[in-house]
Amino acid sequence: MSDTGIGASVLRKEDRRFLAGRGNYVADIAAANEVALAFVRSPVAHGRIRSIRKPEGAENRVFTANDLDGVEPMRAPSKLPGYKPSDFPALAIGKVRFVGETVAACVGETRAEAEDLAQAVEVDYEELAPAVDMLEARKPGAPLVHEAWGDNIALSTRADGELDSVKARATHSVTREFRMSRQAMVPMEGRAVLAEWNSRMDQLIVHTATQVPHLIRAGLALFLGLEQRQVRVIAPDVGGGFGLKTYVQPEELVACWYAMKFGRPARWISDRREHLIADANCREHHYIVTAHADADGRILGLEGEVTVDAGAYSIYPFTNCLEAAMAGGNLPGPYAIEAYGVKTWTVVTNKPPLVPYRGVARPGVAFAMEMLVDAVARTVGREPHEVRMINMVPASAMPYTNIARKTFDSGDHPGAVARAAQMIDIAAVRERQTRDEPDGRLIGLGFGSYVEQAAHGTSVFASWGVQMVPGYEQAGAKLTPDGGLELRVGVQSHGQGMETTLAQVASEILGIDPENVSVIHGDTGLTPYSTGTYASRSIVMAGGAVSRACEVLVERMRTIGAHLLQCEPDEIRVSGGRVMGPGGDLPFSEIGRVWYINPEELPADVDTDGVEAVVGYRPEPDHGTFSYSTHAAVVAVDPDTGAVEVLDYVVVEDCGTMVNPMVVSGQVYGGAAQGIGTALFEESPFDELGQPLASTFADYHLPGAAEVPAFRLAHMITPSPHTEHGIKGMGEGSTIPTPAVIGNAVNDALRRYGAEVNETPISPRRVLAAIAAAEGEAA
Ligand code: MCN
Ligand code: SMO
Repeated sequence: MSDTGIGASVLRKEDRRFLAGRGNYVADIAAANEVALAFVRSPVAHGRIRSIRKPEGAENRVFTANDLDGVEPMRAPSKLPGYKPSDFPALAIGKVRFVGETVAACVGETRAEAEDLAQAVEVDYEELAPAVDMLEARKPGAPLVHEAWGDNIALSTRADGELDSVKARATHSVTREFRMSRQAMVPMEGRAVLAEWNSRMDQLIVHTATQVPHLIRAGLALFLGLEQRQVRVIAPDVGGGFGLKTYVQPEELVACWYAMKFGRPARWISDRREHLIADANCREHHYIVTAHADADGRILGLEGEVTVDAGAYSIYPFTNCLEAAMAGGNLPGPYAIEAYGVKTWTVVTNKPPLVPYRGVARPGVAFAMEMLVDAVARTVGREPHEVRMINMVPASAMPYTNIARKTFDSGDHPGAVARAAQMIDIAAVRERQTRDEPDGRLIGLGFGSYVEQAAHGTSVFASWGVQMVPGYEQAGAKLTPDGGLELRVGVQSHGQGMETTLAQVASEILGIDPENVSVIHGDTGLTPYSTGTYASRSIVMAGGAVSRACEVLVERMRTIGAHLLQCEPDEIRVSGGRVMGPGGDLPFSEIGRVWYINPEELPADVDTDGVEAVVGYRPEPDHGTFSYSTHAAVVAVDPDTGAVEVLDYVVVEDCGTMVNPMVVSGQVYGGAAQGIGTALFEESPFDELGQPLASTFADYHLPGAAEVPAFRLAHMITPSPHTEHGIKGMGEGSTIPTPAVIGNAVNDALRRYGAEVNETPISPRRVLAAIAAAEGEAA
């Protein structure tokens, strides 16, 4: 143990450069003789390309699909039976399938020049009827996004539960319909790429803003017809990813093709309109859910129908079926349910591709399930937090395999609800609700709980049929000649603070000050293979690998130290950054000096292994860790304007052993703020022609500091029995319940009308519509 090891709230090392504006992003990197790219993008959602006319004399500066020799359309296979893959071309081939799709690439000495050129390209489209709404697109006879498929269903799945017996015992069957709207992800830094061919290395060097450098390398090699050794992907500082930066992008392929073909580096930096119009979106789900419950509110059986609007193309490598797979597997949440049946549809539409966003499917799942739980509570006349507690897997049942075959490793779910209930002070809120507010607003209280499977391992990803299955995560640990430590990891930190937290794991084992540790990440040329950072996997996987690698270094240092201190290796302790024997101790720099600089001082048998090790790790069993949490909020709803204000918000979370409690809290604040965005503000709507209606921040509303409440936070700590140090992943969790918490609180406030909202964002328009609908029914 050290005061900079696991459990210490060490200040984030990386913030020194970020707070001083000295981060180094793709846009900060320049290459000699580079060109800028701009794209001609489709103005129609669905159409056939009749002709493309390049401006006179610009033949070598404007490129279409016909010019992209050697570039294959992106195809992400899946092993799931019945899955229909779609080809996502770098530049449209014959047809366009969403507004913003890349149709032609234009090259200029500056971005302005490239954009002017793009303006001058004339494309003639034959417009086709688009498939815009997922439920319409699912029906026979809908316009076909990919004609060859015969329908718009990329994948449908069905799992029938043993529902008959629970239905017979249930006194109430409560059905609700929910919709989570399509959203953008809006990282601070947009997507960005700078590609150059290095003839000395015989290598394409691609700086790109990504969370998964090794997967991008695999994809670029595959679609460009290169060997993987000929591609080096470098993610420098990355300004947020949230899931957006996990797929190979058309613009990336074009930049690489240009750099290879013409020998000049090519740069493309996305602007905010491109992000809001043409980047992959997220979240769009539709649910019909039924709970079969007894008179106490105990949910015996659950049925769900889940439809995911996957947009036009499946992305590489994770495909477009991950959302539906996650949704189907996660609907039962933290509850012990006897019978469960679920159908899912992954539907393609003429909209941008859909990719996972922080929480991956589970914010939609929780919106449906947690609001259904409150509907059950209202039906049986009990407090919603009590209904949660009687249905949850109790601490005494852990480890627990639920009805969807997920094995929860540890935790006290009802305990988290009880703590949240106490923090939000239910009695005081209920008492306040008996009085009229002076401003006429209505007070509502809402809860939301979830279980967050994270760091899903080999068996889980293999069962989802994806091509890139994570295996052992490796880390390199190297003592430098002067006694510092270099760690090399294949995951990528794009805001999570891993340059600090991985150094803390090393500090835990070696006692070294994190200030003397460099964490090298984001570069396929320098780091061990990894599928990268997503699924809140990094600290469990890479942290475990760093821990193991440092333990190997301890052994190596013992051997060397024993010789220098004239004792036996097992008498040596490594602690506080020093190697200690019975008769004296040495700093790490002494170990580094003799091994690298003065090996003549060592006997021959300690020469070979050295003070560098690459070690692999994966938890056993590998089904992932299960963090969980309960959030509770108090809102005020204005029944005249429909405006919702969050008055209080508490979070009780448990992610096992915390490496850095301050970083964990930061992850919770950030995630919950994004959850507030989903709950109340953020939406990428499309009109009936498939035109995006929110293409600037004037239309796409992000929560600002004034809209985000001051979250009150409590941590519980139940270590995982399966991981190094008992750590569980948690980077996504706090986005998961927030929309449901706010939805439940709004519905609680609207009880006197019998009104319920069931769609995000819960905008003033939707609140007023819910009230009007309830009043219409009453009349
Ligand atoms: N941590 C900890 N103790 C734990 C669990 C986590 O100290 N028991 C710390 C870790 O050391 C790490 C951070 O919390 O610094 C998140 O760790 P982890 O849960 O392993 O998640 P990942 O590092 O794998 O990050 C991915 C996750 C995902 S999938 C999304 S989406 C998301 C998120 O992280 N995107 C983010 N958080 C984000 N935060 C920022 N700033 N930017 C993003 O794009
Ligand atoms: S959406 Mo996070 O990158 O798994």
